[in-house]
Amino acid sequence: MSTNTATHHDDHGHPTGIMRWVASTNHKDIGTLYLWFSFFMFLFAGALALGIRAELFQPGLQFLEPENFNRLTTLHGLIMIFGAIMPAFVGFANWMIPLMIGASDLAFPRLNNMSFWLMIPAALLLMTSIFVPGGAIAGGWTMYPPLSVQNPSMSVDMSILALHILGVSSIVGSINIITTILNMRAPGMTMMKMPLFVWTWLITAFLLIASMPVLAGALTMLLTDRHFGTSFFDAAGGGDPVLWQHVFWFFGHPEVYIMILPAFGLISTIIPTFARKPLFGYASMVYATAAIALLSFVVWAHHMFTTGMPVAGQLFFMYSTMLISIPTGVKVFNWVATMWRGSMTFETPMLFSIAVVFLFTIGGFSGLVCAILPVDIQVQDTYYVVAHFHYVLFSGAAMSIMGAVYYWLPKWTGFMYDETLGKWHFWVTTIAFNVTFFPMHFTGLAGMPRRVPDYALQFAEFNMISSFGAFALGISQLLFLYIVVKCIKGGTKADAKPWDGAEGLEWTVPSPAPFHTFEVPPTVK
Ligand code: CU1
Repeated sequence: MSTNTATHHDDHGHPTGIMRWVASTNHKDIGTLYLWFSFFMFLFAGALALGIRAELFQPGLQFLEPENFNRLTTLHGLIMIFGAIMPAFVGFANWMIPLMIGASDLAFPRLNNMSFWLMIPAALLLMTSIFVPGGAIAGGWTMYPPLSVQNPSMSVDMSILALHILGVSSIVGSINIITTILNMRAPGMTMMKMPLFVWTWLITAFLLIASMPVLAGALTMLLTDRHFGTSFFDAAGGGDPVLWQHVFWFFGHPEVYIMILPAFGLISTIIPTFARKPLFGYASMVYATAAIALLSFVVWAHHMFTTGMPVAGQLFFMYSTMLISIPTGVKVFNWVATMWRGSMTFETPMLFSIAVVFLFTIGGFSGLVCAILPVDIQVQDTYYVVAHFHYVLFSGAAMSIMGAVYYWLPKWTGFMYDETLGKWHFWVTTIAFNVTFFPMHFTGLAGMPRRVPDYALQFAEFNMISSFGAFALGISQLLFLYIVVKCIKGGTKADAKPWDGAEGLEWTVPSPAPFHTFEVPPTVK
């Protein structure tokens, strides 16, 4: 490519060099930016988690002041959610949605550029907030008052501004994705023929548009409480700290599904490929996704069972939460049915996807346990909850992201990744993840509270196991980085259909009856 360095444009008027990325309006380049950004945030927030696990390796205070320990938990949560998981899904949306529906790009390419670059100042605000006097909020990512109202540190305002900016980025990105999906599908691509990843993102984008403004409202009320004399959340002025919890979780629970529905879409794409069968129950997958999204708006107070709600309210939120397990169960059933009697192979993306089905289901079940009112009153704010949401968010969201990266790396780079190393990455990640988080079910049920840097002696063994697992988990992600970089640099050329030709077998296309289906019993060889 000949370049005109004076204007940083090539012969076609496309920006080159650094400007290719800064001024990009190309969905693939912006998708790549999103994915790299997400990966570095993942490593950063993961490093914070290792600080937490190092402190918890033994009882007693090792090297972190209690306040600083809790600052780590706050930033670990905020950065993993808003910096790592959500941007990764937007990265996949950028790369794959136009390709999947036959569009040339997203509907608003410049808006797409803005969505990405808004995240950089927001990430810098979050990451540097720990260094300003007073440090980040020491109350967790949920920023509950009274702590968040009374903490005079500028870092709280930095976090509020960062989340406002990230909200704008998400809303703008969602508008872009919805517009693209509704208007730019190739002829013949009806809604019910769209790949399931597209469906899950369409529904996720609506969730984002509905829930992000609620977070913005809550944050603005917090800001005016802090600086402009209002008392929404300040009991001293007649406000109510619990109001924050209502408004925050009205955003926060749909946010949970924002982080898991695209993951469902990813593994619904990967499993049929390696089972060599169309996705089982496509229409029920679409309806289940929509049902989960709708229900996600009527369950928020299951985070607040111990705030003194009327029993009628507690029961409503308990039962509505339990209802979500029905559409979720439909999905798990469909994934298993897709694999049933398939001609399965177990390349790295498939390994990750199967692990997601199994481990996410554990997280789903422990979620059901937490939804049971009398149980939740016992396990509220214990490590049981920490175990639960890491099974959902790490082995659900993060591992589906890893699987999808392996799945599409050949398409993105033109080269095959190192399958042996990929499998190593999978096994170390999966084992280390379970070593880290499974014991937390036990420490939680035994009563160990979260967000406390010290603990009673009886929790020592399980905490030591968790810390060993966490460091193995952290180090194994450097292997992931190495595999991805190695693949980008070259290697075996990838076919147009890298998965043994199987990728052509997409459930959007009427395909010849596969060897194994429910309709055609397998012939005995
Ligand atoms: Cu929730």
